[in-house]
Amino acid sequence: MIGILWILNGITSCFVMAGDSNVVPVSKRTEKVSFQNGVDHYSGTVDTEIWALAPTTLLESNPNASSDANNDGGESQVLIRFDNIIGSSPNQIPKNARIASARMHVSAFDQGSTVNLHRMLVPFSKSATWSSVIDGISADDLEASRHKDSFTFGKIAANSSTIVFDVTDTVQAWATGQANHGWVFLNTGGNGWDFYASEFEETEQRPKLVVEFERAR
Ligand SMILES: [Ca+2]
Ligand SMILES: [Ca+2]
Ligand SMILES: [Ca+2]
Repeated sequence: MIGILWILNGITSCFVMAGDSNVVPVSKRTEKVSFQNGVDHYSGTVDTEIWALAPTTLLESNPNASSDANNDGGESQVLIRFDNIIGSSPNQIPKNARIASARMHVSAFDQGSTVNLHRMLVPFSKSATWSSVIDGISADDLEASRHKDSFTFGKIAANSSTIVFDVTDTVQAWATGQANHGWVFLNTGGNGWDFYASEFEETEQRPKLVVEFERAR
């Protein structure tokens, strides 16, 4: 009996060869994909700030976005979605995959109050504004889930601006057929928390979704 272990392109597999013909997997294959605008031809991130004080202004092309419960007197919220993540292409999550982990990474540059990340339950467009979604987004189980997927205290570490959100449960729901409407960042306080959007010139600081999964059998 011979054990073989190899690592290739993020895929870790371990097989034991029984005799000289049958190859028996002894651990499931975990594969990894990531989605970040400008990397590996991906361009599916849609992110925009909506602001109560500029209720019809399109902020989608801004290189940064702020969530702030009191941004100069009106709330700012941030909507984000990664389109085309489920499918049969090599760099997509296959339908019905078991999601081992899903993490959204954003690069924050301004500290703020605690910010909660909620799953969106209704679609939003690139041209969403505070008015178009009717007075912003409410986490009311109608527009966005009451339950929060994840949160940040809004602080930025001295050695890294990257903030990581665990979104495993939501990406699992999408892999098994629920509609992907993205997320909304809702700040709980009046100290704005800002990060670089998908238009930011430095690719590596754009929002990134990293997913590890096992294919359905
Ligand atoms: Ca944007
Ligand atoms: Ca609303
Ligand atoms: Ca701030």
